[in-house]
Amino acid sequence: MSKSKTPSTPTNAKLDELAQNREDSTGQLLTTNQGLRVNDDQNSLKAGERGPTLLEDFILREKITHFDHERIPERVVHARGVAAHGYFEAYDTGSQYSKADFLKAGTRTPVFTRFSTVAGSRGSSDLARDVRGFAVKFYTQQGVFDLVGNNMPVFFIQDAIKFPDFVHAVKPEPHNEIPQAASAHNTFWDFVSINPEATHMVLWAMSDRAIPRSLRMMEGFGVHTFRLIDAAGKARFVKFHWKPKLGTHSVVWDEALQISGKDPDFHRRDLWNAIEDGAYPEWELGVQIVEEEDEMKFDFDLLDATKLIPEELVPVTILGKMVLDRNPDNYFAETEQVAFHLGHVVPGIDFSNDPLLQGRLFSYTDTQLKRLGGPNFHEIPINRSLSPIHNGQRDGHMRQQINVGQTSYSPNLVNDNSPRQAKQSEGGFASYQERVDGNKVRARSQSFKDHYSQARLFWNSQSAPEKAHIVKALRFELGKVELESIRERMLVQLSQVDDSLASRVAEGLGLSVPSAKGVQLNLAVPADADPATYQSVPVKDKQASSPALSIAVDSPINAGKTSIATRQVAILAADGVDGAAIASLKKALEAAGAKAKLVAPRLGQLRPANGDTLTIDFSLQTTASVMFDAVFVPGGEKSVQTLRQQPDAVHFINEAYKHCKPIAASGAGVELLKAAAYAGAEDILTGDGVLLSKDGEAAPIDSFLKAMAQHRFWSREMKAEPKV
Ligand code: HDE
Repeated sequence: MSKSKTPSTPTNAKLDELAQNREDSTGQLLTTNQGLRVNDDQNSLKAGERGPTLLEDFILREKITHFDHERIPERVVHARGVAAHGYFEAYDTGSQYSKADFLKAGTRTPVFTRFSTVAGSRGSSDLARDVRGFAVKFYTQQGVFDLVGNNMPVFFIQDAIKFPDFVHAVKPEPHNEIPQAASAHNTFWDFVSINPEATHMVLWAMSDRAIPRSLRMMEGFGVHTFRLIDAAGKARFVKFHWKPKLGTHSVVWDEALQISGKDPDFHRRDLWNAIEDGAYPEWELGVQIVEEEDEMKFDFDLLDATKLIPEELVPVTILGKMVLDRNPDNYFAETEQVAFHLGHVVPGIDFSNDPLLQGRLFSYTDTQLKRLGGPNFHEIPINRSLSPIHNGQRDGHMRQQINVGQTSYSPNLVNDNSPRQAKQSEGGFASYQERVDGNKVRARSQSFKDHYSQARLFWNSQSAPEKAHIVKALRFELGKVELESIRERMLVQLSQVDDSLASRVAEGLGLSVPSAKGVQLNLAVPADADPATYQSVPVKDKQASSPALSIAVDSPINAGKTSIATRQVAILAADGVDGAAIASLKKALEAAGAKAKLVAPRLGQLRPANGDTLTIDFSLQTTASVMFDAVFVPGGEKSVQTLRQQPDAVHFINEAYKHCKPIAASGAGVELLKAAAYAGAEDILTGDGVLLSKDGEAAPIDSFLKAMAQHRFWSREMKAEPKV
């Protein structure tokens, strides 16, 4: 049940403005939509107690009609999402690059941020292997600015005209609507196997980034190149980045699959709980800045959304921070009805000619017209601008505004030419006057045709465990593909990136990598086209790897981010457990902002050996190791004996070890670990990230907390990997 908002709940100008639309029925009498008090809401109006219902029953009709019309179409992509309110605070860096008011030092702007998966339906699992949407609505004093990005910096296609094809390929197949929220099927891999521009993004989608540990622990990217315009009118190209304060972390695939069953709302719940607990998620917004005169200095095209600018070439300049500090009051009214659009910009921000961006500029308003039912969606409270709206647009379904006066056209003399155009000095938006001239063509620039160099850069930049995860993901996905021809063609694509990548995937598929000779790798061109017009142009790698692309714990992204705040620790216990060990662990975790949860064979009260009683948070039936970041087994002979008899408790440890999580045990707790050793994990007691203390010694709390800051101990799973 949602907690009622206390007066101390953070607020901001947008939340205050939303107050006029909030309704709270607490203590009120039941009414119809016309405000008529209802005397009987349990029985319809009938001709006699056992007779037919009367058409006259306007109360029944109103209630049922409203119910019949409750659903609106889900988003065609990014249907499953979750959102939160918060604010953006500008540092003193932005004004020199952009005249946008919200980037002036110290300015606080209310935001509403929606995270999403892409392919699944509204009711699908949070832990699907997928790109995550990262869309931020800034309610600035100059109008709404939407930064509609993803958690990966590149995209599958280069031109918007291919988007419907791409989405049709990844969505469930049309004949049987299978599979839900998964790319592991024929049509997705068919599409990418003949569209080499997808290769770079495919590697991102197969990487750990596609299964985040938490929405609070992922980066965000604007993907396209945008422009910032400074006060003097000078433009610079930029790429937007969101950097999470808690670092960037993922789960493992086997874990993701299980979370999808045990708690499909895992990310949604995690975000909600963190905000309710006051552990407000935070990101810094930054930009990579490229002077206009440097546009052509890269070995890729800045307008090509399948390319990123390595951070080693152009570092990220931080402009401010975003804090999410309040959950929505109502999912439908806010999270479902929020309407993002790339074309919602403010003076100081402008576009580039990226053909993917240009197509998006059309799509977002168009889709809201269908989804939200008409042109007045900007009047829905969550979409309403905080700066006033004055124009000649009128009427349409569900118009809320009551425009007064005789004129709804411009210019006019009847109303003194109001509303009049704003000068730039008054904040009027004027598009950046980029010089453009060219022939009208349907074409792809030659500078877009290198499809493999950055895929290789990404692959080369991954740590050995991250590479192993990519290989396993490809084996899983291609293993689900039924047509061998698709698998083989994908192997050829992968061999263009890296031979060892292709051969490792091939081994898992029981295939060998076919020769690329004579294989037309790009079918999105006419069969008789000259290969020079579609083949990937190899670029001599200028940069072998980009450390910024790895999310290993020692990568630059995670450097210095050793906080374990909000991490969840399971304490496995039964009656007779060592209560003192639990107390000291709980104290240490609380001090570090982490959460300890007591997991026992049953619910109710636990009776530790020292005579205390403790409330059990979960029984072994209501939770699982995949819900936690780490596990602790305190001593206490009786407790450990009970747990050893419970297959679920043994499995809990077994699985936590397999998922490379920190595990600690004190006293007799070590016996449960021994019972959990499985083939390949016989050395569980000496594995990295396993912390033990003997009988009579204090629990290994400090080292356990340090191990949690390491996130996972991949060396355990790497033992089974071939040395490459
Ligand atoms: Fe979107 N995208 N997209 N997209 N997109 C939508 O708009 C579209 C693309 C992104 O939380 C839709 O309101 C086209 C890239 C996010 O409400 C739709 C193309 C990126 C969200 C649409 C792209 C995104 C959407 C569906 C290729 C990362 C969720 C519902 C040219 C930079 C926003 C809606 C939310 C949603 C179109 C590609 C991000 C249909 C045509 C690249 C985060 O308008």
